Amino acid sequence: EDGYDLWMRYPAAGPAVTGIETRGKSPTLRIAAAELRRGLTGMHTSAIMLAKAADPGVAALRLPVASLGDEGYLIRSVTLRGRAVTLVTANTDRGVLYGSFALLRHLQTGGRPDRIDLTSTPLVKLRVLNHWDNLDGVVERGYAGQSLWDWWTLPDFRDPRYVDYARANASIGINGTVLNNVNAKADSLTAPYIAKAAALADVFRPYGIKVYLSARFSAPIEIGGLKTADPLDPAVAAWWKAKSDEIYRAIPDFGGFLVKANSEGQPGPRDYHRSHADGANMLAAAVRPHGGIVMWRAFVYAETDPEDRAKQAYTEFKPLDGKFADNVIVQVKNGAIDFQPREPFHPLFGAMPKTPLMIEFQITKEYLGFATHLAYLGPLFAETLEADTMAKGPGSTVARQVAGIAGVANIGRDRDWAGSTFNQANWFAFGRMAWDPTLGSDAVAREWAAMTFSPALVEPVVKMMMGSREAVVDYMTPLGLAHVMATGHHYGPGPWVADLKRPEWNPVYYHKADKAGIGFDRTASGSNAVAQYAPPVARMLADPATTPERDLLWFHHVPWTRPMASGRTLWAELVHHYDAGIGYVAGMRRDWDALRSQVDDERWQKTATYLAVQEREARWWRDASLAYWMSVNGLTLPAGAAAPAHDLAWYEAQRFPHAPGNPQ
Ligand code: BDP
Repeated sequence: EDGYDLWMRYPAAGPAVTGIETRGKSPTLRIAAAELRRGLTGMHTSAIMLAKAADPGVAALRLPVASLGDEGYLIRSVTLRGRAVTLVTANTDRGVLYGSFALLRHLQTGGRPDRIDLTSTPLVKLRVLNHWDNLDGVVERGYAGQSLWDWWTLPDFRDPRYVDYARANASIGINGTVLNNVNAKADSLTAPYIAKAAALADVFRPYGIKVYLSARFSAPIEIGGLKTADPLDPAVAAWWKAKSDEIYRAIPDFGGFLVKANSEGQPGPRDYHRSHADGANMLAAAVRPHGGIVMWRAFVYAETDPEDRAKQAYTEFKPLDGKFADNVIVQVKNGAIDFQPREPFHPLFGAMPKTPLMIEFQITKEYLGFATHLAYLGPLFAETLEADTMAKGPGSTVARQVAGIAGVANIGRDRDWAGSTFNQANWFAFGRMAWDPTLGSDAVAREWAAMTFSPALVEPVVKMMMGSREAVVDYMTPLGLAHVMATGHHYGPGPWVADLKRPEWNPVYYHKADKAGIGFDRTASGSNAVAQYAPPVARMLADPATTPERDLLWFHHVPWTRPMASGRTLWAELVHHYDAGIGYVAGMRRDWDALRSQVDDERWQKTATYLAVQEREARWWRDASLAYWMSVNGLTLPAGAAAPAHDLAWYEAQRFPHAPGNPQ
């Protein structure tokens, strides 16, 4: 019980399924039938029919299949050719595969085996994982071991894990994977690496998963022998076109490129005084004949405008609306800074009506305690996806403004894939909520808990999960604080850091705490970032009184003495949140202890150990933060609050030179 099986833990005992019949032949249908055979021995008794909607027998049933598109599925208990069967149907093999996994999920979560009537179609078309995996096996911001891709032994050796990876992704509807880090090496576009990527694509293809590559913009210089990577230079465009042709010869259904350009030292079109649209469109033209796309990231912040980093992506991209080729999709992080425990939604959502956008979440927990802290990210995903941009009036949720969803993977070569059992829930939730952002994080947690443990453990496990991300917000970045983590690795507190080269790398830049108050003024009296939101949202955020308290210090610089909704002062409220965060973790430990006899030993032990680490580190966060705030505001702690365990100098002296996931 090392967690390898993820949520695909099919109970082994019970009556066998009487028969699984497949109409038609394809690798994908074979996989669907095999998965059902593997899973259903313990759960189902009647016959199952896997057939595409075009099958004459299925067509005769006149089921509502038109609206299923090419990925949706329909599962129904029907009488087919005189026999009672559970029919899994769809317009494509892929749809049948998704339906087969949905049937398994239905039964794993305690759904009844008869009178089934399930239908679902993904709301978002593009659902991709972004692996930040380097060619040497190191995963940037990875906390689950080395890269799953053994680039060295590919393409010859196809590790069976690649198949299990594909199964896991197909089971939650992920249909694309970007294999290499956005901080890309040009080498990944050389012939040997294209062959390696092609081997992975061969494994993933029948699971409905397309392979994409991160492209280094300066590759024409580095591996093409050109003098420039200027996107308007015909030789550069020709190089990318030839390179794309070469890739498509090896991977006929290659998805396309993901590009991080002119961001954090990466090359890009701005190096040649061209716009992001110029760069993206040149690449888009290269993949267009093959049906490929370019995912162009909006994660940019330049040294030249340190006034407010949160404004920069909008400032640079909003004027380009309408200028991108139609096979470009702009990839925007969920918030305007960088994957913090909480960020208000990015103002670009809803602001580029003529440009398809995709939202990027970080599944790996760079800023939420690495692999060791239990933080279920479903509520974070939901909070952003359900946020109302008001771009087209009420109900213009972020989910409705996006054509794709990307998640920075938390997957590595650890036996449990994600570094902990509960981190698997974040991979699962990402896929499920990408498929259907309206599912609700609670419902998704329930599915995961039933499938990962057992239906009996759903209540206590979901109770632990649902408040866990808020607890991290409480002990790290309460009330809208952000980016107060230590330098580089982002492990642990560092709100005092003020000596880094660029102003916006320093935590003091983000919290702006002084004797009188704390918070970043993003209203008209400050950076006026609020004006980047649609007018009704901007108006709400311009006033501290109408700004949700959870985002207060993100948008406003307010006095320590400001009265809060609870009746406490801001200072007392901050202390209260830090303590609530620790209290929640202590509660999770108690809840988990009570489940000891109901969980297998290996998974129970590791989680228990990690929860102990989390409680210790939550206290560290609180104590270090309070010691620092007190050094700034000169206030004493509210009555009853415990003093920090050490003095500020002790916290400032902590060093973690070998923390994982840190790019060198
Ligand atoms: C930041 C990470 C950095 C990534 C960057 C990105 O600290 O390692 O390269 O995002 O998204 O969160 O490109």
